[in-house]
Amino acid sequence: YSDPHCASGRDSIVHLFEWKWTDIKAECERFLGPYGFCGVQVSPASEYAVVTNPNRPWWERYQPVSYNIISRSGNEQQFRDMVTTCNKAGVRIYVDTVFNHMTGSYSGIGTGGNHFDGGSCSFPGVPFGSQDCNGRDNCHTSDGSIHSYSDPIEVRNCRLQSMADLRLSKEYVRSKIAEYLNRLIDIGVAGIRVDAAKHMWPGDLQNIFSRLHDLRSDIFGPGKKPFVILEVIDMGGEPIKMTEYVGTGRVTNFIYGVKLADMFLRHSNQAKWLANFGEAWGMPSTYDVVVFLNNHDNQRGDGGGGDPITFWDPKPMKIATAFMLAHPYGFPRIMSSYRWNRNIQNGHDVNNWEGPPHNGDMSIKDVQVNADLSCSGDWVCEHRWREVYNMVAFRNVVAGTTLTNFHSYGDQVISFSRGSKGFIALVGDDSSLNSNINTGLPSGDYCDVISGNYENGACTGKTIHVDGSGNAHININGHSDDPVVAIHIGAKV
Ligand code: ARE
Ligand code: CA
Repeated sequence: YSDPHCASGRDSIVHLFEWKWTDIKAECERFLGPYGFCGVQVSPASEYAVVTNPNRPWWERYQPVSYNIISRSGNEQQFRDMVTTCNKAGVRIYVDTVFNHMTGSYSGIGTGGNHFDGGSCSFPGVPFGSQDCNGRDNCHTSDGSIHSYSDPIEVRNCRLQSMADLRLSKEYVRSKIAEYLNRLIDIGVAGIRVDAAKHMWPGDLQNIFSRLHDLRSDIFGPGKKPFVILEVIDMGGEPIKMTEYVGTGRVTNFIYGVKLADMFLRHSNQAKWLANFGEAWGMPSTYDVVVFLNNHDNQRGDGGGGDPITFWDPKPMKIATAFMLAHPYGFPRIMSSYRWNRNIQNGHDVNNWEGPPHNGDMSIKDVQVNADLSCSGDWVCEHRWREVYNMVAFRNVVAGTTLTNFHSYGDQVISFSRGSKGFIALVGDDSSLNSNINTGLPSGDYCDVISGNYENGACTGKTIHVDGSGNAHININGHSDDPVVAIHIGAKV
């Protein structure tokens, strides 16, 4: 469950948060395939509550009503089309799945027209009834909701934010969830993100996964298990640990992004300590984690998981992304966001509920792309920033090498090599770097893929000369917009 089944030579995924299936399909063909992305994490695909107060928040997608594939992103046919086209382009699809719970404690109608009543656990679209939710017998808080994260029984058996909590110990409930996941697998997805995994017993998850089909052998080859990303927020202060879930899939390493934010955003920690970043910092094995700078929750100040670097801080974002993609630890996920009317009052963003760019009828807006590869309107498309997509290619080129040659030249100024295939240097504060550095690379002229693109054998940015002993003169001003130099053997001029 920890192999993402990337097509060969690919190694990063992007979360296209709230994108429509038709747009993701187009993106696989026109961009993600050609630029070497392994895959896409897509927003929840199955029916969920239509919330109108506030009006169509992004978070309505996390309140399932049935497992029919029908959402603001599109219907089942469009979903199937996306999966088929993306696989043909060499790009995998991982679906965000929500099966810890159903809706909050109110009644209404779902995106597919099914009625629901979360209070009584009534979901005729599945169908689930009151006996399919946890209750007084195994959740002992007065109102049935989670109040304390220090009691693992409460966290697993009570309602997360009052949402109807599924009784995953039941055969029928397990079979319905496995049926949905198998439908996704048979369509051709490569894996899933498991929302709120911390709120489910590891044994229940293992039971459900043991029922899953192998991935489609016509696409992935025989005997392949789906990739599983378990959302477990473990910042170190609670009894429930990431390690309980390791082995059941890869866990989300939230501490990773927060540590990098401490360095490149807050300067409260020092990049020079990154020399042994990874397991030596008490983090799980590189093979057991997904790493990322921010996700759809903590980028809007929500959901625990710390205060991260986001697109609202473009410079730290580019520096930290370059570091993440150059560094061998973990399997990287890039967040691709939309802008909303951020409005922080007393430390809280009162508009952080706002859904994706939409038309008058609340349908999600198409993603339009510009000639310079950026996106228009409020789609941020971090994955289309030059510093980001060129580092996705860097990571593909240096795959299989180890980190060597780590040096620091000040608290926030570092460089390292990936064997003899790639080299990166960065300045994470207002200082500068002006040195002769051993890059570990064969002699030649290389395109700095941060300042420009490598196109038809030429470089639109800085060219870096590596001499016969592997040394190069590296000059970076920390005040510049892009205080990073990155070169690799796939971009020699
Ligand atoms: C919304 C309303 C609620 C309402 C509920 C039901 O905001 O007021 O009660 O609906 O009507 C998202 C939003 C929620 C939203 C929910 C459903 O963030 O605001 O609720 O969708 O629409 C915990 C969990 C972790 C979870 C975070 C948010 O452990 O799994 O909370 N993250 C995932 C997703 C979210 C999603 C859900 C789960 C729910 O990524 O996008 O919620 O499906 C400590 C702990 C953390 C804990 C955190 C909570 O840090 O260590 O484990 O995270 O506190 O603050
Ligand atoms: Ca639960």
